[in-house]
Amino acid sequence: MIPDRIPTVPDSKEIIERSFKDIKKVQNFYMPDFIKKLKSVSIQKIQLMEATAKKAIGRVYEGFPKFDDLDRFERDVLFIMVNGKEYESSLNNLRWANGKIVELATNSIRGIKKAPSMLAIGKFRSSFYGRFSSVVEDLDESLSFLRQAREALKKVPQVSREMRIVIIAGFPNVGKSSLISKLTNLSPEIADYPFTTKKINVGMMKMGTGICEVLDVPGLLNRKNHNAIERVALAAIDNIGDIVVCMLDPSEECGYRLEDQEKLCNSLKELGKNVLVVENKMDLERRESGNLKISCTTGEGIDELKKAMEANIRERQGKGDSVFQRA
Ligand SMILES: Nc1nc2c(ncn2[C@@H]2O[C@H](COP(=O)(O)OP(=O)(O)OP(=O)(O)O)[C@@H](O)[C@H]2O)c(=O)[nH]1
Ligand SMILES: [Mg+2]
Repeated sequence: MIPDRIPTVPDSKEIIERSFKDIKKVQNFYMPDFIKKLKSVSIQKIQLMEATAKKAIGRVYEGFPKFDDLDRFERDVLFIMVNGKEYESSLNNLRWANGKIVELATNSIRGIKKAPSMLAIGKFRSSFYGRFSSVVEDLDESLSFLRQAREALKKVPQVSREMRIVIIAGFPNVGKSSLISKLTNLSPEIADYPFTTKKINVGMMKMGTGICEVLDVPGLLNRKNHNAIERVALAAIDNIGDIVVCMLDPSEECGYRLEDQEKLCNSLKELGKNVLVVENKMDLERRESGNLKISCTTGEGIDELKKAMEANIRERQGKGDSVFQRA
């Protein structure tokens, strides 16, 4: 699962500045032996910088979901938006940097403890500062990539896997968002032009005594090379839908030929999906066919559609199983 809160990502300059600012906290106490005092102050400074940077980098590393934390749907959607390999390698770079900072700090502290003079102590300390800064600076690309990934992660729809999921799919402009607004508490944008919906809308629908999740996905065209928005819709259909309501607009007011719309429904069936074909806009066009007919404008047929969905889900359940909850 994707965590509710993903940490903000600082840039390397911020991490470096924060770490150097923290060393000012080291108290300048009195000690008769100056070398001993210098060693103690230097070690404390290095330890503070190590802790500050480790905390800042670790917070980002821990806060971002790893590959195995994501289910197939989340992974597909995220990796449509950002490069999967770069995601993994950016997180690995953070982990590596934290290990490297610990190693640098340990070696420098060991050197300082054995250093015979002020000059030697100063050398160990400034060499730590330099190498520390360059390890953190090298993270800049990974951090900036993760900043983008954070935005993408926020766009992955939060879909509960506890409930049955109905996906409303179909060509652009056929009335998918109009239907979800009839079935659920959602009021997505509805407009008389294609590709109005650019992300997955998730609503809850009461069905008999239970609740289902309904997803209104971006419009799909029946073509091989889908764009990123269509691929998000396909990722949902592929991974999480219990029923796919494939909506047709026989009036062709949507701007697409019925023949092409039907091909999309057939290709979803061929993929082995549980497809329920529904004809919308029956107020404009009624034709003879075995499909369910509805009008999102007049509300005709919506109750029958709900019953058909419930029957479809029930049919697929084993006897005694809960219809709406997943086992
Ligand atoms: N006459 C009529 N118009 C409808 C009906 N259902 C939807 N519309 C209209 O069809 C247009 C498209 O509706 P949307 O619900 O935005 O369609 P969509 O499938 O979500 O479109 P995209 O998000 O672009 O894929 C809007 O102008 C709606 O008002 C219907 O049953 N009858
Ligand atoms: Mg829409």
